[in-house]
Amino acid sequence: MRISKKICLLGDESVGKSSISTRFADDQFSDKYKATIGVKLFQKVINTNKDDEVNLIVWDIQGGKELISSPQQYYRGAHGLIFVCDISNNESIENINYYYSIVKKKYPTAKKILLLNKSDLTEYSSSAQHAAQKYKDMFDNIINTSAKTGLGVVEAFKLLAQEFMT
Ligand SMILES: Nc1nc2c(ncn2[C@@H]2O[C@H](COP(=O)(O)OP(=O)(O)O)[C@@H](O)[C@H]2O)c(=O)[nH]1
Ligand SMILES: [Mg+2]
Repeated sequence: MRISKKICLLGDESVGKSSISTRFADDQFSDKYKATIGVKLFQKVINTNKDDEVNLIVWDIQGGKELISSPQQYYRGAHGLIFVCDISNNESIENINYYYSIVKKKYPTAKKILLLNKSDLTEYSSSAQHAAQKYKDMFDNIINTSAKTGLGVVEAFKLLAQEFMT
């Protein structure tokens, strides 16, 4: 069986949403920052077991609070929400509360995971631990990722795909 699921990425500008999407879909990474304008779609099929696969359609949405003044047009119909923060940027960690608050009422049944991105910056690992502790009751999974090294990225999407099968 193959099912298709819409996944949306949420989080501040520069936390690594586009890099995570690119690492996931194309297994590539760039150090250059290129702001996302509007929305970009990525797609990849994940095998959850030998008979089942999930086609993940990833909506990489421009970050920043001001842009998503009308978020419903992007998030409508989302089956999974991937929240992303940058462990070297405390404000991006605090702002997870904000992104959670704008979607939690509208999408109570959507699977929600939190990515603690830029985990290759090991000097910030205590910030990552604090964030994991702070948000542990809000998410189905919290995962340390690095779009730069690839750590945790494919695993995160696989966990999400697996959640759709349960
Ligand atoms: N060290 C490190 N840098 C990253 C990582 N992910 C993204 N970046 C860098 O952070 C900047 C912003 O990334 P981008 O994906 O455009 O963020 P977005 O605005 O959330 O889409 C870029 O310069 C990336 O190269 C990561 O895991 N580790
Ligand atoms: Mg982007």
